[in-house]
Amino acid sequence: MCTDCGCQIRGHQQILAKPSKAPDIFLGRPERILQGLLQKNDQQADQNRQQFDRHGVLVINLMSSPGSGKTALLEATLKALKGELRMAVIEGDLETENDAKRIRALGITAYQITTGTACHLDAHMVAQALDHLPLKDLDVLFIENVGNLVCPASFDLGHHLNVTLLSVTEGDDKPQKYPVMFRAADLLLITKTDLLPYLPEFSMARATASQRALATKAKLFPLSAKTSEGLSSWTDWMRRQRASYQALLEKGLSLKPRVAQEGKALHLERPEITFKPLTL
Ligand SMILES: Nc1nc2c(ncn2[C@@H]2O[C@H](COP(=O)(O)OP(=O)(O)O)[C@@H](O)[C@H]2O)c(=O)[nH]1
Ligand SMILES: [Mg+2]
Repeated sequence: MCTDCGCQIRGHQQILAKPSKAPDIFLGRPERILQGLLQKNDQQADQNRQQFDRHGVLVINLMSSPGSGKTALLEATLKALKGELRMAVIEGDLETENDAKRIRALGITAYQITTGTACHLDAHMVAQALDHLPLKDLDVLFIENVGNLVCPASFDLGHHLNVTLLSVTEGDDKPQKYPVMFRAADLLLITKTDLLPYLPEFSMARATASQRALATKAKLFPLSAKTSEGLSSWTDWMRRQRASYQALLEKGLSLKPRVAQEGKALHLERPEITFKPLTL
């Protein structure tokens, strides 16, 4: 699944793969190593979520292909809700601080994670970012995941909700072509709708049908970060989700995101990965 896009076992993850009691995990079976990584990821994600819940911070994970408008959506959202909600952003990209700088230019705290070669964020990366964020002073934390329509959906970061973006320039059949990502979405945003007059081949009805074919009940809102048309449907959705989240917290409960189990399975089917055993 990820062998072409750079997702691989990285230095810090090799340490995470170290088993407490089962040295036979080092017998060279990459799928067992990856199984260990994903379990460690889920444990860290639960710890992250407990930290968010202690402070009552709703955490929203934005996922999409590169360039579909995640940072532009954040900029428009932060401008619209500044003064109403206390917000911060974790940015994920392979390289550069460009997106964090765009967010900071609005007076909002942003922490940039640069993943190097990894095509998705994981819970340990987010845990490190939390040391740099004032959780006790926040209502909402956005995580802009690495631009990729596949792998981010398989990693619980400790967040509560997944929002997937599809820009009109990408074509209306993407939900069916990339079902792992679109099935994980709690909300689908069709972005850059100001460009629709130039893209008669994009059909909102086909995009909706493509998503519905995945048997997901996630709502779909069209919007333009550039003109702000449709933005209020998204901000109202956020307000409703925050109210539901707070009601859950009052009952001692929380929200877990959808994590694409089939994507996890695909991560485990990578026989070509070579693993150098760690010294015990
Ligand atoms: N016309 C138009 N362009 C947009 C919109 N949102 C983002 N863009 C442009 O699309 C490009 C990529 O946007 P960006 O937010 O960086 O995408 P990201 O990689 O998903 O974070 C930039 O040139 C943006 O100006 C929109 O609503 N309308
Ligand atoms: Mg971006």
